[in-house]
Amino acid sequence: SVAAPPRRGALIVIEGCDRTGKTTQAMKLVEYLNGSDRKAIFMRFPDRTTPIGCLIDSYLSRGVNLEDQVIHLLFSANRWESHPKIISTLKSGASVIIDRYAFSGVAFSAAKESLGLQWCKGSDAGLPKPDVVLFLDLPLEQAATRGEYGSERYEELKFQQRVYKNYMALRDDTWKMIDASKSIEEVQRSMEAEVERVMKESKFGPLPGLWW
Ligand code: ADP
Ligand code: 2DT
Repeated sequence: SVAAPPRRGALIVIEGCDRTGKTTQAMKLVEYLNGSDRKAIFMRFPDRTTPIGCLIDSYLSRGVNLEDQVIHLLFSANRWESHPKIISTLKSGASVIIDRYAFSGVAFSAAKESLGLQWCKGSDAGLPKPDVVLFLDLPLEQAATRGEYGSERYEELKFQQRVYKNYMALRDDTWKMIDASKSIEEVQRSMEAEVERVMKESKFGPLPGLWW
């Protein structure tokens, strides 16, 4: 007889403005799940290791200038090129923890005068919709105390305020606001509690498409 296919993994996205602790917490969540016998992998966007990612890296560090529409579509393409890996990992039964996703794509691009929220959503529509979005919420002034803004594009308070507003417009019932002003350990515990809840409650049926 043939063994039943494993229950699919969970798609967990971590979002938030700069320096809210996303990378720190994403890594810890992967360790936590793997440490309790539930396989999970870490991914991040932008993935700067691909040819498209190299171009994005160069744009962010001001090496090249690109039209607002062009860089938006490259960020989307950078997610679509990982689409097969996300799907195959979830189908194998492992969970995928992602540091930034399409919500960053829309929140940052739509913070520019030239691009609207609806237009920005178009190129990511149909990507797998996360089972949960953990939003690390922290006053921007407090995030600024975790290091000075550098020279990368978008690292500026006024811009970040518009990004935050856009994030809030994208929320739905899969979003969980996490108080990111707490200690690393406290934030970690609230993230783990949310993930345990999602893993217990979710039916893990077929993955719906984002914004469809
Ligand atoms: P992000 O990925 O959101 O930019 P990081 O995880 O890289 O954020 O963290 C940014 C900085 O803030 C790092 O120096 C990190 O050690 C520190 N940091 C992360 N979480 C906390 C926390 N809960 N309290 C204080 N400092 C933190
Ligand atoms: P990191 O500092 O996390 O590497 O992000 N960004 C990110 C976008 O403008 N669009 C996107 O689709 C994504 C994923 C956020 C680098 C910067 O790139 C921005 C900060």
